[in-house]
Amino acid sequence: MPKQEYSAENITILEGLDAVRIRPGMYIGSTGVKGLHHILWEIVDNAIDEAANGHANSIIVTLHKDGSASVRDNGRGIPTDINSKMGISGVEVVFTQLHAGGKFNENNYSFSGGLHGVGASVTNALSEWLKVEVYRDTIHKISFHSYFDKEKEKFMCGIPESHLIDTKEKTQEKGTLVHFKPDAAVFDSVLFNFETVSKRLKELAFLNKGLAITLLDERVPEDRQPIAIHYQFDGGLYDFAIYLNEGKTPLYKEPIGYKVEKDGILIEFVLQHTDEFTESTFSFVNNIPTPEGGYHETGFKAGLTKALNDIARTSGLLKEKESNLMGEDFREGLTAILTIKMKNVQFEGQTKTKLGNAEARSPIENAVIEGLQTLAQNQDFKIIFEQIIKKAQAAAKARLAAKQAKDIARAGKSIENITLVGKLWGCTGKRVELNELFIVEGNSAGGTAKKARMRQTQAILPLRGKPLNVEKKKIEQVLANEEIRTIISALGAGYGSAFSIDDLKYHKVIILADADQDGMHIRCILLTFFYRYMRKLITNGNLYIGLPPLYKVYKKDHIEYAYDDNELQEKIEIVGRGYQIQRYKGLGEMSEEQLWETTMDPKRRNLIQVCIEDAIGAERMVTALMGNRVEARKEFLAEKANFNKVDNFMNKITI
Ligand code: 1YM
Repeated sequence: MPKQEYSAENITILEGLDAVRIRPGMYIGSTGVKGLHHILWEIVDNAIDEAANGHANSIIVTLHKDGSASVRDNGRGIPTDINSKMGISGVEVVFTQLHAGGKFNENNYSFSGGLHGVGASVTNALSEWLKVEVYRDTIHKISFHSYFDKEKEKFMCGIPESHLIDTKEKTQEKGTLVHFKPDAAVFDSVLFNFETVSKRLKELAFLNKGLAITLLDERVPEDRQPIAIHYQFDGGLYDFAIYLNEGKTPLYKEPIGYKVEKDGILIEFVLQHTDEFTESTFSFVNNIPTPEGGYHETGFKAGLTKALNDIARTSGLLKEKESNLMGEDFREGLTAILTIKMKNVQFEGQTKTKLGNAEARSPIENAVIEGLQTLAQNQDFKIIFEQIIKKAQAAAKARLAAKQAKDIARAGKSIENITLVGKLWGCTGKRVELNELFIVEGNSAGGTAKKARMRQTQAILPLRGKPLNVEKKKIEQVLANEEIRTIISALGAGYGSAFSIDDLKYHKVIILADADQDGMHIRCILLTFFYRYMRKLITNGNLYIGLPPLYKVYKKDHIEYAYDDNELQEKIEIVGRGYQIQRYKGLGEMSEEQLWETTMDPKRRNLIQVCIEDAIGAERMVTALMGNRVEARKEFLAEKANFNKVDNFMNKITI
């Protein structure tokens, strides 16, 4: 890696900060909570870069009582010397010039993340104030603030109160401190979320082996100590894999991995198989999660399949006359982390979290082949590869056995849903983008929904019993379950790796279950099924949870519905004296008019869209909730689940 002495001289300069104030969304995505956290990540990213380049080993993030946040690293400190083009210090340039920074200089080997690496000046532009201290022999300080200039009748943002001051105060410390207060006039909310911050810092600690990251939350009552969390993983990605596999049974004790640089791309991967049947790969580009995948994941998977088939042949486990195993066989029960660092990253996809750089594919494929071949030649790893291959062979066997069941499901699809007769009440409309499928708990509620629905666009699929809990089940067991088969053929888009979102017959798939424990269980089972076998349905935004009301508050002809306990109080006040309350124990208790008004009418109903913002959280939760480890499930439910509040649960799964 070329290393070069860096000074304020080589900073490239593009434009001023007003642009950021005018269109914050263009720089930070949104002015919601995501955007708020984004301006913190900009600063954290710079500290992480400094650590990744080997100059810092500790980062402290503090959430202060007054709503401000600070980030401290023990690196070289942002350059304090004067940039000759600008005539001001490097620090001042970094915080006042858009796109200023070492990152944009070709000679400087640095990869940055964010949306995407727009820089610290964006944080400054969107803050009420921002203060920087640089510790380099002496302490250097500079402060910026935003205000309305009455004379100019103009909003001024990120304006330095003076140039960088060398206080001449001696210091033994090294590094940079950036302290800022997000501007409440910019963001919908200026409250940093502890969970969001700690989760991301933990992820960064896994991705940056050995780096000590501390999170302090000072926003606690006067008499309490600040909350302090410390993350440091000397095993890096290996620790990450072990963490992801908590609650599962690994096939071999230590994860295996490889790290290499190929064609200017830094590539590292770690993997460990468990006795589960599904696969979870987590990929990152420049420390940013890429849940939508992309060329790096394609290369990774191709490499894995090729290398493991080769190893299976040379080891004699795969005979000459036997055909190659398929990628999905090798990925059964696989937990993998792939992280790459490269320049000129192109993000694509629905949420801009898919790597679009085609040139990344083959270096990664080659790295995986090289890595696995190297490991396989080592006697210590011989047994591990044997276990991986044997598991894949078992998977292949199951796959072939499942083909039969698959054919049945396919037949169901082509012969106009023969298997569904008497079950699915289809809709008459032909425009799939308008069509909705309600998966309804229970035959009687299904019957009510059938009468209540709008026939043209709303189809009803009643579930008689509980569908199968698919976690821990082999594919052929999953397919043997009638309820599951019915869902697959009703949606018409296949399942698993063959799932094709383009064939989906309903653009809204709505789960409608009672607001009680049984209903919660059914929701969990269905979510697990969709998460494991039709994930695209979730990532594409097609899956919803319908929320039936919990109460009817009424007096004579005046009826109000309440969807939770808080709302109940409001509705009681609206109806006024003499009100009566009916608590709905299930969907089946509602008349067709009531079900229509409260739960099915697109104008009045409450739907929650299921999404996976945090795939790692989702993975761990699905394992905990639906796996066969009873203690893990009990612990999780005791900690998180509140059976009365459906949306509470969903917020958790809207991870
Ligand atoms: C709390 C946030 O910003 N640390 C930080 C930033 C920089 C450096 C060191 C640094 C980088 C380089 C050379 C280089 C930055 N410098 C610049 C720029 N922590 C935090 N620590 N010397 C120091 O990239 O070569 C931008 S960020 F542009 F001035 F070099």
